[in-house]
Amino acid sequence: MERTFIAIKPDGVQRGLVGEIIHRFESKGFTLVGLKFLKVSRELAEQHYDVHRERPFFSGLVEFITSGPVAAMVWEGDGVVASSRKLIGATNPLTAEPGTIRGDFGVSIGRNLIHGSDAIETAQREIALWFKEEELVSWQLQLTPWLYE
Ligand code: D4T
Repeated sequence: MERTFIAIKPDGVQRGLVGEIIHRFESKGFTLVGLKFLKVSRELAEQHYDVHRERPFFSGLVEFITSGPVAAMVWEGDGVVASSRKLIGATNPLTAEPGTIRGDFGVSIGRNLIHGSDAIETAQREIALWFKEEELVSWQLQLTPWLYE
């Protein structure tokens, strides 16, 4: 089953949106298989944002993600990687559609509340970076017959 990595960034935590965001993923029908609340180390932040290392906003990203606690999660479900990106909305909250997390709660690209893996391979890399295998729980959501044909 497909899995994706989702992180509620320090602004999402400070804004009191952890419950709201988890609620959206649960109500959609995805299964939570990993969850932790942590202060991100500089090393983890730099590895996570490695693809942006040469971009001008890299140091700001690292400063921000390490500035306060983050809620890190792994969600599972058919097509969960692409679907989560739709639930999250466009990178810039100002242009993100209403109904998406960023569209409903954000106004600035540097405070876009949440991260979601952008492809299946990225999700695999990010899950392995943030979670140990034993921190992920494989379980069967009893609602499955009501979610999938
Ligand atoms: P993440 O990775 O946080 O889910 O965001 P996106 O996948 O939607 O967007 P991204 O990787 O292009 O950007 C990562 C992160 O950098 C911030 N950012 C981005 C920024 O501060 N200024 C910028 O110009 C860009 C492009 C926002 C998200």
